[in-house]
Amino acid sequence: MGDMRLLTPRRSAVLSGLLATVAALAAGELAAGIVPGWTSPVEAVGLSVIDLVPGPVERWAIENLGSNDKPALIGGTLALVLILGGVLGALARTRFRIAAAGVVALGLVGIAATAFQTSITDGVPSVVTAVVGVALLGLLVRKAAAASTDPAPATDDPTGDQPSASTGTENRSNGMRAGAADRRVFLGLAGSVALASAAAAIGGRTLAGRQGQAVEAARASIASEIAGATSASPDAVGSATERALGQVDSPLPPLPDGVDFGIDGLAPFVTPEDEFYRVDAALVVPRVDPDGWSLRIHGMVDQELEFGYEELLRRPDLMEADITLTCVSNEVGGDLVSSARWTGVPLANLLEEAGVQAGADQVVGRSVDDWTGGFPVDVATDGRNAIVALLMNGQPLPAERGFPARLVVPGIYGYVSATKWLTEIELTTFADFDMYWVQRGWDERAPIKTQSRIDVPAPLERVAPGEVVVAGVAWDQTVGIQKVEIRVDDGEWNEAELALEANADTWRQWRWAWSDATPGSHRLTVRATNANGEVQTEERQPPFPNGASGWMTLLVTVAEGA
Ligand SMILES: Nc1nc2c(c(=O)[nH]1)N[C@H]1C(S)=C(S)[C@@H](COP(=O)(O)O)O[C@H]1N2
Ligand SMILES: [Mo]
Repeated sequence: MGDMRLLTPRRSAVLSGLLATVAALAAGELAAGIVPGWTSPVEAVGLSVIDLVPGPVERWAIENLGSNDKPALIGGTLALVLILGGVLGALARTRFRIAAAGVVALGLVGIAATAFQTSITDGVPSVVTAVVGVALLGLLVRKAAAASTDPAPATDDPTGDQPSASTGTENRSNGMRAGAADRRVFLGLAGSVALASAAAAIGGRTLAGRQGQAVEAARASIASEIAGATSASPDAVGSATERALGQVDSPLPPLPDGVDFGIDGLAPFVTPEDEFYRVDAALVVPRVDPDGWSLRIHGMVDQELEFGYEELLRRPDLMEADITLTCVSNEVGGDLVSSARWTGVPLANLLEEAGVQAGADQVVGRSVDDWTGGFPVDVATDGRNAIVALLMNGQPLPAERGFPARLVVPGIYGYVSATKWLTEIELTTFADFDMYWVQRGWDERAPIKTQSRIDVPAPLERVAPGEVVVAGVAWDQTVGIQKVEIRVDDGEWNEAELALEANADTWRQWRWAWSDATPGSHRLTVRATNANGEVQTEERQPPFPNGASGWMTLLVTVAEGA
């Protein structure tokens, strides 16, 4: 860094702008960490971007970036702000007031975004960001100007930068010494700002994490209550939740082995948590303390009801259900489909207690972050296992799954039904209310389509000739799967062996022994038939606006020595 030519006036001004921006954002994070509720400008802007981008763009991001869509969004927002910071730094050298106004404008964007997301009073961190930004920009740019007095003749400067007005020619004679001291001051200041920023950002994130830790502790104590009760009566039959809480009204026996062939590469019947697909519009996973949480049932009901977490967890009608969730964005052959055992309260019971008024035709679930999903009242009351779920696979819902409570409704896609971080159930009409994704053009009613998938072999896999195991899953929640068929190239359809059916709300594994695989490239195609005898449609549809359809096909290479 001894080379003074690296520190041209423009470069040091840009560096000043970048550092002031980093420090301003870090100060915002620190402020956001101090008072729960105060919102970091980065988070507020990111959330607003999610809300403001057109539906198709949001859908593209969800489908193509998968669970990376949030880091990508935050990274993109930060990169954009840093570029602006550098530009404002360069501008500040000659037009400080305009640059300062630019920083203030960025702060205002943060405040506006916060007001848009929560309330303007949570925008204090954006104010802190703007104030720190302007102050540091002023300080750094001044020191930078002093430091970058170029002692060499201007013609030596390949960038053609001119020293700023404050560094007159009379400085040139002793510029060497004065410049070196000023450079040390500037670089020392820059280093300190960088260090302080890192400390503020880390401190802010750690403080903000406190809320998450309190919630994790609450979750862990429920989990250990379950574990304690389970080990107290290890011989008890029935499910973990029944043993734990002792009051599940309709506990399920453990799943029979026969539901899972245990084939390598085939999706296990119960999806491990880290493989369970995740789709939500939440930028930061909401951390909801079950203590202050409640579920309110209101709208077109005879009697508004409100339940606390413990109240729901201790209800005598707690039930269990194995249900496979599916996302409407799942492409043919995609993996936005996963299965779990859910424990919770039958939604129909809660609605009956509240008394659904005549005319109400939509049940809307609303989350702590205002996301909404809605489905027909008939779906909630037709006898299917629609539940307000508290546990997933015998454990309190993980934070990403909607702790403390979520809705799980078999047979309809997640975007209309599976509200995570549930806090309200509102009875209304389809005419009066459009849920989150309906506002973005997706269909109002979204029954899951009959689908089947080949998991083994993988697309383009090389397999040895002779007998090849072909296996996968098929689903048509609430109806069930009665037959799965495989075709090699344009040959006959071959009926696959089906695993045991857990119930009609879950996917079903299948396998088929391809006994005479001959060398060469072959196309495998799968199709399922549901329990009503309806064959999965061959007609290709993209996910938008109501779920993909069509048969999954893949190519495999059969070759000696594969
Ligand atoms: N609060 C909230 N709940 C939500 C969503 C969301 O964005 N916010 N996404 C829904 C969608 S589109 C799907 S497919 C399921 C996915 O649930 P999972 O992430 O547990 O797999 O959650 C649903 N519940
Ligand atoms: Mo979804």
